[in-house]
Amino acid sequence: MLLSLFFLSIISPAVLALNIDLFTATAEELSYRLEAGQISSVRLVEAYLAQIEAHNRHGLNLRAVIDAAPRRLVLDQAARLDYERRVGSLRSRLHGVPILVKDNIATHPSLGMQTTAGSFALEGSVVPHDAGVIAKLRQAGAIIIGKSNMSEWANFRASFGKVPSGWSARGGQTRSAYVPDPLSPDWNPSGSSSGSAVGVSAGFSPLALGTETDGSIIMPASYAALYAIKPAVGKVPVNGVVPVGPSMDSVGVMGKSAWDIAVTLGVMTGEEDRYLDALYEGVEGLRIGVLREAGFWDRGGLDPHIIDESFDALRKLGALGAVVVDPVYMPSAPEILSGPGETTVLATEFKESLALHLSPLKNTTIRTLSDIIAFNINHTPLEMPPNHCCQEIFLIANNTNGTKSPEYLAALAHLHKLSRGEGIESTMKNFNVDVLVVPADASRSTTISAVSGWPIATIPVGVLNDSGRPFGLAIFTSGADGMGEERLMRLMGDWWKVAGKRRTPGGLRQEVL
Ligand SMILES: *[C@@H]1O[C@H](CO)[C@@H](O)[C@H](O)[C@H]1NC(C)=O
Ligand SMILES: *[C@@H]1O[C@H](CO)[C@@H](O)[C@H](O)[C@H]1NC(C)=O
Ligand SMILES: *[C@@H]1O[C@H](CO)[C@@H](O)[C@H](O)[C@H]1NC(C)=O
Ligand SMILES: *[C@@H]1O[C@H](CO)[C@@H](O)[C@H](O)[C@H]1NC(C)=O
Ligand SMILES: CC(=O)N[C@H]1CO[C@H](CO)[C@@H](O)[C@@H]1O
Repeated sequence: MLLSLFFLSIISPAVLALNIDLFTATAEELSYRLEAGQISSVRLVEAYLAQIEAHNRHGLNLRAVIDAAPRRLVLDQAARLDYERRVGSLRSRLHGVPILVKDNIATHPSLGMQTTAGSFALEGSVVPHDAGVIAKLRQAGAIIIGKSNMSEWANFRASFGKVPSGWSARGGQTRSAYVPDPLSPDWNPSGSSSGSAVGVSAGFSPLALGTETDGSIIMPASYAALYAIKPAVGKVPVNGVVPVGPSMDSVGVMGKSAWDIAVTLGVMTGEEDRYLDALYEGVEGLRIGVLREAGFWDRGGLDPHIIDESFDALRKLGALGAVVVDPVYMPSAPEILSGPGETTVLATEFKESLALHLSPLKNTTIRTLSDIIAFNINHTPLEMPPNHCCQEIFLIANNTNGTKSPEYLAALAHLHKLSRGEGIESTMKNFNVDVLVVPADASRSTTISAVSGWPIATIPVGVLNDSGRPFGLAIFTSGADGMGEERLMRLMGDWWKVAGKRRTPGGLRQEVL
């Protein structure tokens, strides 16, 4: 207590009037301003908490945050980090920078926030320690200012479409900051890392962590005009993350610049500088394949504006020295996209890995998927209200026979063969390209990458004419050489230079600072 009073008392009052635009401020800008002494982390945390307070449950009622960090606790952390900075002890480039974290990533109980994947079934449960990525971020001095709302259970409870993306029983319906009109056909923020994406776009935080199995970072980030990456499976730790399928699950980051993505990814992998080097290398000489499979670029299926703006973006990258190869094909794609393999793999992995995740939790009786199924039945009005029904994927998963079963092993091997050797790698080799691009909006744009377990990123490209909802390009590549993230960062870094100003949400008022 004395300690925290001491830390609080050393905040410089000179920063109070400083003007920072929460809708555009990047972690890069904030870290330079912190370093220059123009602002304190305490002041930053106050500003972001004020923005959350104004528009999460009030104002536009975005419901992007499911648990805000307790004010006193998080201000104490900020004050401590400000103190460390003043005495010359800098932890990383993210020292004192606020970040939102998806509600399925464990944060130590001492931070005063829960970890529930959006479900009342996990309310009150107590995680034993920080998730691996959280430990790394805290060590680097990032400040976790809230847990972000999400599609409950990462949208793995019911068939796609039965529960709107961004809805969780505990957190309610996350709304897009760009399309606040609930009657617009484009109102949905996409998911499942909905609150992370909406939160960053609405000025709740400069950065957010999401998780992705198939599309859960790339889709909501592209709907919020953000840069984002899902690193290859295994690149960053996933311990402490409520799983869907470990052969496809990864933790990634969303932000407003390529630098922000490179640094946060570096911190999460324990090599802070690694991805900055790729960023500065740039896109010159990078060969970009336009993957014309499975209707990804068909004008019929997509708003033509998306196609036009995407090609415009590719032309701009070409002018910087990238080589755009159009078309490229992947004959195995249709089978990947239409077969039952992905569901078999995820359903089987989910049941087992979920039980492992639940086993060390305290203050809960929920230990298995079966317990959650029973909880949902016993709490139907809360967990499965009208228009948010069903848990048939849970039931399918509960009937799987484990990751040693022949049907699982065959499905996983077949998917890896189709998506890796005969898929991404063979297309890259046959067409001599380094990365593949598709519009994120194209149906199942993330699935080939997802089942391969390899990295994928998105860059903001434009907004739909009528609704103003943003859209982006999805870029993916091989992870076989361990350098896929570098290739994606090269493209992202140069796009940031030529993209022009990111669109910010129009209808939002900015609070204080
Ligand atoms: C245990 O769970 C109950 C409700 O399920 C909650 O009220 C209580 O605060 C929890 N205890 C801790 C230590 O989190
Ligand atoms: C789930 O599967 C287990 C066997 O692993 C079984 O005991 C249980 O009854 C099933 N639960 C439901 C709700 O079907
Ligand atoms: C699990 O094994 C049983 C018995 O061998 C089989 O009938 C069932 O189809 C298997 N489940 C799946 C999901 O393949
Ligand atoms: C959308 O707007 C752009 C300019 O912002 C314009 O060039 C394009 O023709 C419009 N497309 C449609 C389908 O309205
Ligand atoms: C139910 C719930 O998650 N409520 C939280 C939503 O966000 C606000 C911050 O605006 C928190 O204070 C609530 O506890």
